[in-house]
Amino acid sequence: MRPLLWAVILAAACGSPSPSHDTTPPAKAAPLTPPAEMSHGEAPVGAATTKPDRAADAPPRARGRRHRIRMTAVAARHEVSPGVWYDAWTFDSIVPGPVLRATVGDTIDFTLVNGADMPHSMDFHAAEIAPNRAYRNVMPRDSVQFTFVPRVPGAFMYHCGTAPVAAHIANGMYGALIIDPAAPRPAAQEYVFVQSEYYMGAGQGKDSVHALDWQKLLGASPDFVTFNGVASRYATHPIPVKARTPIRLYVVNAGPNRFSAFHVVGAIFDRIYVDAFGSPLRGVQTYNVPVGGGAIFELELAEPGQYPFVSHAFADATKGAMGVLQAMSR
Ligand SMILES: [Cu+2]
Repeated sequence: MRPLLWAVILAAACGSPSPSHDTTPPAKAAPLTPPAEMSHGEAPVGAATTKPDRAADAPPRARGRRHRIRMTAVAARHEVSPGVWYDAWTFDSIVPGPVLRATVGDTIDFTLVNGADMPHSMDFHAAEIAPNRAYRNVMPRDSVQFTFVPRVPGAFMYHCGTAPVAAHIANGMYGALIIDPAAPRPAAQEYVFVQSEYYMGAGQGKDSVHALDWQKLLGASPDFVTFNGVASRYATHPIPVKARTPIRLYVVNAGPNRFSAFHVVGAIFDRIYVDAFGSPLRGVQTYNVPVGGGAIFELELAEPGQYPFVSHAFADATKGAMGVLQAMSR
């Protein structure tokens, strides 16, 4: 064969990547230039004077003994990180769904209306009820109604239970239900954090909106891990709190895959209540909130300053499971 023909064949072979050629660039090195002055600066930290588009404040303790709650399952576009949009499946058009609150012994009269074009359902972890009756799939334009009386206090997850459940959760169908004990807990600055993950497929359309990548989900390798649905939102908008004053954090981990090693940098939890009866854990640095679980963290911050809260599984903090409590003097 003539040398020129060989050169043409070789050039063609090199120019057309075959499946055996890995054309992805090698992983980038970890960025090792920290932002000045900030401990655990996994994300840019803004000023506590700017409000986030969704506050983490817990709703007040419920009044009345019967609560009629109605939610609509509906698709909505959700901004996970500035400029990064996701085609979410939601309760009431927001991710997470609304924070609910009731007291042990109250009656919750719940209705789910399906405004989407596929079956959805609702599973309250605070309820003790037959799933095949209450948590059944609701077809488009149909609804389901059931009542329950929560018996156990805690920070509970609710979510869509339609198969594949991992997809319905990863797409945004979850939220928190706080159940208070009959005797009110002591006054505190109260916030709710729901941790969850996003598995982004390639962006589609002119706005490059992402949808679920099922293989990433099965591999438990999320692109974003968030508190209250947006990566690092409470770092960009730190939560102003008072130093040396009780703080109570209701933390629910919606997953669908990653444990939350919940930790506040610069603090030790005075008390942690898992959804159970009995005494709290006392004097704890970090506590695992399992997927599908919740815990109530009580603490005080020793002095004014910026206190990051993270999942101490730091790949997840780097992916957005990070915020800041900005402690002011009392
Ligand atoms: Cu669903």
